[in-house]
Amino acid sequence: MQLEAYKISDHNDKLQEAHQRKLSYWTEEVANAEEVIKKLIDFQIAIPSWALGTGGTRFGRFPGGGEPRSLEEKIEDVGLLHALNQSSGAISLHIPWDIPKDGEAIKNLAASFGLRFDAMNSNTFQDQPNQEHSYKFGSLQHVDRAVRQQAIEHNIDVIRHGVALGSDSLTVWLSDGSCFPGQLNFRKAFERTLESLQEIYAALPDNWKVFVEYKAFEPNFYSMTVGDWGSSLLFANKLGPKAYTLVDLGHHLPNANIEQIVSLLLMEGKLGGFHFNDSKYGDDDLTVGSIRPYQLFLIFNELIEGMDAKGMNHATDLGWMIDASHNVKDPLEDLLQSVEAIQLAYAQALLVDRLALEEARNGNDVVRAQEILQEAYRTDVRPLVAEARRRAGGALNPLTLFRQLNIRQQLIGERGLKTIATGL
Ligand SMILES: [Mn+2]
Repeated sequence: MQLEAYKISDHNDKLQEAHQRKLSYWTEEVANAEEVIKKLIDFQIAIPSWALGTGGTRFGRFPGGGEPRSLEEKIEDVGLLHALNQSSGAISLHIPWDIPKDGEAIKNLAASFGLRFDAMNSNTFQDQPNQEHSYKFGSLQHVDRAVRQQAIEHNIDVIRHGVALGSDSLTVWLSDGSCFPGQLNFRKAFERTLESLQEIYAALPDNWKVFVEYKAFEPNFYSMTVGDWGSSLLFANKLGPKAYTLVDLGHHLPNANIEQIVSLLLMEGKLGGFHFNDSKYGDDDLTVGSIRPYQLFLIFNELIEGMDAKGMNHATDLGWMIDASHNVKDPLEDLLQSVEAIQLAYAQALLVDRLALEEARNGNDVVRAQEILQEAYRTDVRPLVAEARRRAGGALNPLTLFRQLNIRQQLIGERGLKTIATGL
């Protein structure tokens, strides 16, 4: 389904007066409000194709109805999100869950919704039907050359699909590792993985990047071959200038200081992209900002500081993606919440008085430094985010409008109650 523009303008007209009142207050209070609004308009967050169906846990899955049945319908869903918030202008595909049969047609369909293709994701953590070799004991690290070769070829195939769609990056997340002490020679596993990644790297087009995503544990529980930012950075440095580390917020050990990791990776010029989600314990893949919004703000604070120090463009120089999946929420509502949480944290971080913060640090004024950060964090930037959406042609309140228009009911009407999206 397509969302007609008049439905958005009707919605905005009804809310305009109350919105304007709040906006006027905050544009007076916040010195750089206009700059923040402009930056928010440019800031786009990629939606992963696997987040559009109801996610499951290893204990079960409860599909919600009206889920997209094909890649075309997934693109339609991201198009709906983008029409509502004008901030979801990209889609990140997962191969082989979403193999485009006709790349040109899929690219044109996405363009008709104002979408482009962000990073492509390969998958060597599952066996596919008719696959010759199993990944049970790893893929790029495998002791058997033939298994490694199969995984390398899959990644090169994913690059090929990406080229046809106009994407310019590949994300490699490996479940490779070991479950028990003694199972794996860590050094040899690293070296085999590096050799495999080098072959994939050699197949990258000139303008492409490869993101090496790390994860502390699961599905392997004794060691992960790309288990932390240190090992990811080792791979990225050894591979070359087109290789970067990708940070997924849920892929750390509990209470890791992710903002410090971000700062150092930016310093090294090796932070490539981000997967947003939130968690209480491990890789919970909960809605962004639902558990630890202050941490998200602190991460954005370091992102802005580090990117500005290198003269990077906030909107285009890093890959911004959501990587979350849900069991109990409507996936589209969840994604609207996640995008909004990212925008709020970004806007708040843009408010930090960096000169004053540096001064407080140089004077060892710890109290003042904390006050400066929390002053920004406690500012209600919702009217600024809403204004950015309105100016870009989106809805002042996307979630309310999604419900008022009964979009899920319409999707169920079109697609049926018992549809299941491809994915986990
Ligand atoms: Mn991820």
